[in-house]
Amino acid sequence: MSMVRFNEQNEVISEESYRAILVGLEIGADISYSMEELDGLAEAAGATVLGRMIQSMEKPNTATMIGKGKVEELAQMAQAMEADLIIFNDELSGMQLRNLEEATGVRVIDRTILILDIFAARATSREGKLQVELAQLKYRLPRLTGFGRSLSRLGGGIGTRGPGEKKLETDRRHIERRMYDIREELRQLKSTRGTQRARRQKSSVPVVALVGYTNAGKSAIMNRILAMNGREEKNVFEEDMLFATLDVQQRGVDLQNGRRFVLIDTVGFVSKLPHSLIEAFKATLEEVVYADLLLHVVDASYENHDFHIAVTERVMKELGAGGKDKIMVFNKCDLPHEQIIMEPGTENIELSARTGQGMDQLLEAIEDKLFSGRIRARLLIPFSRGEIASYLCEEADVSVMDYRPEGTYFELSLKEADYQRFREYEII
Ligand SMILES: Nc1nc2c(ncn2[C@@H]2O[C@H](COP(=O)(O)OP(=O)(O)OP(=O)(O)O)[C@@H](O)[C@H]2O)c(=O)[nH]1
Ligand SMILES: [Mg+2]
Repeated sequence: MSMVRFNEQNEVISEESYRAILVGLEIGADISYSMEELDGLAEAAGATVLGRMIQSMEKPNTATMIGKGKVEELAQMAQAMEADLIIFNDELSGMQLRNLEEATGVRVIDRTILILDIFAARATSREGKLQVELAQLKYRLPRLTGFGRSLSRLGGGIGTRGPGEKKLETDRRHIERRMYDIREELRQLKSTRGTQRARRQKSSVPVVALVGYTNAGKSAIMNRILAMNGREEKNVFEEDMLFATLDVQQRGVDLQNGRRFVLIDTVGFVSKLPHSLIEAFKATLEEVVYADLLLHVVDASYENHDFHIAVTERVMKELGAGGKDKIMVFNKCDLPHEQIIMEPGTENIELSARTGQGMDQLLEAIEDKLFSGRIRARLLIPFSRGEIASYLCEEADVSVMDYRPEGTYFELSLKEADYQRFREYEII
């Protein structure tokens, strides 16, 4: 899971170039999971973690985040271990960054820069790249006065590169200008996507979105469903690494009796996902907000998966998709795992994308949620009742729609109640 990086001369720097110490501040709640995750993030960005330091405090120190004594200890630790990077688990202000670098003599970055850096290296689509760069610039803008070596152009390294290995701007005016341009371009891309969505809504094909923590197996489940559909050639990227998927991917899936839905694969979450990044990704994640059903994928083999569930739920809420209909999908059940605590009042399914066990149940549950209690019918809606036609486009599952001289002809499946309401227009 190492990542190739380049220095100013475009020479490849090996993973060994970053020898990192992790620092966490514990205010009340246990941060061991979050530190473990920081370790994974550091590794994903190409750093080797030499040691960790945790301080329990009532509230963070304004000047240096951790206490004065701890800063000295950190400086000694960095020197003894010959570390060249210190990574804080919490977001640092510009002043804190500079003070800490001055005191330790080592580059200091935080979790946010780290995550943004991984995203920058992984983004492939135009939209993904723009969103990440926007998030990076948003992070930089309020920290310009405290500019430490972390954010400067000098030296390069984690946090100085935008998507596509391009150096990030350091000048306020340039940053503002660039942010404006990016927002404009994103707006245009968004309107194209809006049109695609409108087209899909018109055909009323329901949308199912895979959501969950990074590395839970969302893409693996999508690939398994595609394989069951004989569409392996449409496979998406799946890999044992943090943030394997950055761009929203969508694929059509056919069920029995001509029913169809669109399956969407999304970026995974981690705890303390930078707010600027969530903001930036809101546009692509809008697809999730408009989905008819969410599949919340959980890596059941991870012992603290409750923590992952809580983080995912929180981000979903923040995106405005908190109350959506969902199925809890406990994946990787081929691996040893503890007893799974099912969520009451929600459909829970245990499966393995690897072995295929439980996948049939998942498809049945999806079909049930999307189409249960629906009746198939053919309706001819007179043009004078345009509002009914639009309602059907929104609410029913339309498989055929045709403009005929007498009105709009539909072949669809609709809710029992709707069927009773519109029965007078049925043609047999
Ligand atoms: N043993 C086992 N491994 C699995 C299973 N499902 C997925 N994996 C592995 O878990 C790793 C992550 O799978 P992905 O599908 O890329 O995970 P993801 O949720 O899409 O991750 P991000 O795109 O990073 O958010 C890969 O190495 C998969 O092969 C499973 O059922 N059992
Ligand atoms: Mg994925």
